[in-house]
Amino acid sequence: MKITEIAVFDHVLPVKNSSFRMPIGQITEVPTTLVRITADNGLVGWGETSPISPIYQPHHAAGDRAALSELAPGLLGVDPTHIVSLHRRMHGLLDGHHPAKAAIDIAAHDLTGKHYGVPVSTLLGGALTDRVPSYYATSAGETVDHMVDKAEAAAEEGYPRLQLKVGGRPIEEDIEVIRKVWERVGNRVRLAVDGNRGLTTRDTLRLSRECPDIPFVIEQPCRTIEEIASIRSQLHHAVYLDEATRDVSTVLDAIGRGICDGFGMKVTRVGGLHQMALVRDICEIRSMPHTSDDEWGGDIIAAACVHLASTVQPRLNEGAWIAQPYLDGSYDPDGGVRVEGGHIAVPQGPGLGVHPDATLFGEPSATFG
Ligand code: 0XW
Ligand code: MG
Repeated sequence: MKITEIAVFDHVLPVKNSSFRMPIGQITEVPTTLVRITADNGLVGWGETSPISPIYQPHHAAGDRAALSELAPGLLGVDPTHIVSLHRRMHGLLDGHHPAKAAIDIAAHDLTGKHYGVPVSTLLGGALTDRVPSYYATSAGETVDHMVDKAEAAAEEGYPRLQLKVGGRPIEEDIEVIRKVWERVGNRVRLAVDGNRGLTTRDTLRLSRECPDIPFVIEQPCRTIEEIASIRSQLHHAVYLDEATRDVSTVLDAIGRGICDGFGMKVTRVGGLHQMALVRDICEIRSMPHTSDDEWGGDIIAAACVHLASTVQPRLNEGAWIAQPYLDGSYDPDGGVRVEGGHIAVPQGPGLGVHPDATLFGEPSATFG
């Protein structure tokens, strides 16, 4: 099979009720970039990459699209089923730019699954379940009582894990939210407290010291691995890295240095499903729980995360977060990938198992081949 065309679509995902806030600010809409790869046998594969904000991680929509324009011409004629060769080819065309490469990778997995008539989860080693756990992430900056009510509602809905956003306000309020959520939901759910790099080491230490009785995980509290490493031995709580792990090498290094106990992972940050499966296997060797998320995105990214999550060893599976609860509509007329009861059904059928209605995206912003 050979790639004969790569089409790039620019799209915008409005956030329902502008209802997602992180320490970096209020998220009201998110640009996403979709990639459609067509092969010489007529099969089509879809990929996607979607930066939640230009200041969340070092990539943004225009940069992703420019990177895809740099990559696409050099990928025509390549066999998309040869995933390792495809990544080597991309690295020979452009250094870095993992989110853009991930969109190609996801489309290649979709195509390969369709070619062999198997779901992407099979290409990734085989699904262990047809329904993966998700987790509920509170929105930063909400009132204490509102966050606590939302957390309790999520536990009632069936989410097995809650992620409480902290940072961007007095640490006393964050500590109050954590304590009230613990009092309300207790051991019914697993708790993570996510700073999204927004906390100082001082406030991270205070958060941990003032809640020694609450078994939450602290996720990426400070901006850098070095800051977290400097206080790691003084914390009462397990530490997960997220935004700082920008590639597989950093994951390896963090585990080797004993800096963390697990990860909040994003498929497109590390370069795609091929690299994320490697992270999964490294985490399994060292018993490191991890999530299978992405920053934002529609059904294509969601399907990629859920297929990967279905292959994770259950004891290490911290779930797949998808943006669907914050979005109106779906790319797929049949409904797409959805959270129900705090869990997500793995899309069935060859490839990603989602069938985007391309008319939603308008005309391609760029076509190669
Ligand atoms: C909750 N997420 C997976 C979605 C947003 O991109 C933030 C992220 C996280 O946990 O950091
Ligand atoms: Mg996180």
